[in-house]
Amino acid sequence: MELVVNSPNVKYTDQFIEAKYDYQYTKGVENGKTVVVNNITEKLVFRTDRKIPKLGVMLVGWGGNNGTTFTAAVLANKMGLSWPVKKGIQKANWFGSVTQASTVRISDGIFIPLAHLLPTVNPNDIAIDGWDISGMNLAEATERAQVLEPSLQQQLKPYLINMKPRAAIFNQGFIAENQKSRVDNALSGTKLEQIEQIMKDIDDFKSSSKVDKVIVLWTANTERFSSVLEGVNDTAEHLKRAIKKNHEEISPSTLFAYAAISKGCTYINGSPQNTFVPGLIEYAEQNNVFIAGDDFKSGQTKIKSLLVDFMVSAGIKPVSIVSYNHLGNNDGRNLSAPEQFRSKEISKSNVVDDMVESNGILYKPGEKPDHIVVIKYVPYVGDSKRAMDEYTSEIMMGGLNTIVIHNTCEDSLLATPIILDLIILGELFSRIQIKRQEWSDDQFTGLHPVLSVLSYLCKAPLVPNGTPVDFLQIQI
Ligand code: NAI
Ligand code: DG6
Repeated sequence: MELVVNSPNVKYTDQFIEAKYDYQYTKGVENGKTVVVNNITEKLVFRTDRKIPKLGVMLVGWGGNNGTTFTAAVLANKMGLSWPVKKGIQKANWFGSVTQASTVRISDGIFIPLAHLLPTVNPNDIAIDGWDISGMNLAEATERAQVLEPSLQQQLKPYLINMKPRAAIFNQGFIAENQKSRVDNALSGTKLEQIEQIMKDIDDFKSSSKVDKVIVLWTANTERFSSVLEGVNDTAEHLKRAIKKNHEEISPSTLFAYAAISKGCTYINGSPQNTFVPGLIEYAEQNNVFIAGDDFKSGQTKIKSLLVDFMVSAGIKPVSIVSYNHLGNNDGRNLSAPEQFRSKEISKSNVVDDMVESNGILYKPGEKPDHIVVIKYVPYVGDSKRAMDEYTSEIMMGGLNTIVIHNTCEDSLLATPIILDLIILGELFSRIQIKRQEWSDDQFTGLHPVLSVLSYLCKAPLVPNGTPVDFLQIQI
């Protein structure tokens, strides 16, 4: 399906779709008891390149639960596979993907898939490759993940068996000790040599699969936070020097991102750690390469964002939020170590801050709800994560309102469609340029390298320094 907009504000050429858009927002100034609001209109033109590239995706952590499930899902959808389940026949689909399985109202009674609003990559056409510290082929790794039905795994085996992760950058200091037994596919050499190898891998994949564009996405283990050190990773120049000096505090994820940016590839971080240290953000800005993250927002946190926003906006005061998780997959095993848990705790805990700060009637300055996040590793439940949340809120006259939610869900089947959306939207946004309406065409410019619009799909939104997440970044 193709959407054609019949409007004086939209122009189609062979190469572009150009849409004039009046971006309206307000700037308020507090003056004693008065707030003066100024209405601002930015008259913009958005230009989208209509040529959909052949897209390649390289996953860091390809052999993990998300990596294998994503690969299997792309293949199963592409081949239109189905398999028997207790209730009958299950067909491959992309439920849970906002681009593939949600619709947008165009006019009365007409709703079209979000992915059809603008030309986007068809998931069936994505080529996949990647790295993992475990060298297991994707067929065995899919079996290890225990996410997909055995009969689907059997159908995919002939394809997955030929997919083998490339050797990865590994540093035991950043992930849990309990991951040691997986490591049989790590790169040797200095950090600089490892970056150079990753860059060669990107080139090799690009030429062997004949793709026009490569996106690199981290779906590997959660790392501990790196220390941000003056003179080491605080500026792009220092980071480059620290890599050359083989500095121990530069994490594998920062090295992967550095290599991707050096090759001009968008890099997306699906885990909570601070891969994007200030020096790396500066490096992405200098090279005008997109980065986005952090940490897929898949289940508990998605509901939390909605519910707390709803309650605070309804004048109800959440005072205690207690979130338990238990899961038995390898992610849960890695998160059972304190430093890796801490990374996840931070990204899961910060999601209500903006809402709380927005309501000075309910909360005094600096006041926050008690907010606790617990994650426990329970091997038996495997990928089927249990998330239990208790929200206690103050209502009128000292009354209390307690809501309890229990969610059981295959963790990787929630995360995989989000991975797809990040890739599809990340690619689309790299084809969009903007300018002011009064400017000439040679003044079109790309979106800001910190692609904050993708943060909708992430727990800990990465935004350009000092920018609110809901503010469209116009680099003009
Ligand atoms: P997993 O543990 O099954 O897979 C991670 C893979 O990364 C493993 O195969 C491991 O061998 C590999 N790995 C570790 N360090 C590596 C490195 N330096 N280079 C290359 N590969 C490396 O975990 P899963 O369930 O696939 O999750 C992946 C990440 O996504 C985790 O950090 C998790 O916290 C994050 N995440 C997952 C969500 C979900 O719902 N499944 C949601 C939000 C984030
Ligand atoms: C424990 O919660 C494991 C985590 O990796 C989560 O499953 C993942 O971050 C998803 O979290 P959420 O809050 O989006 O459901």
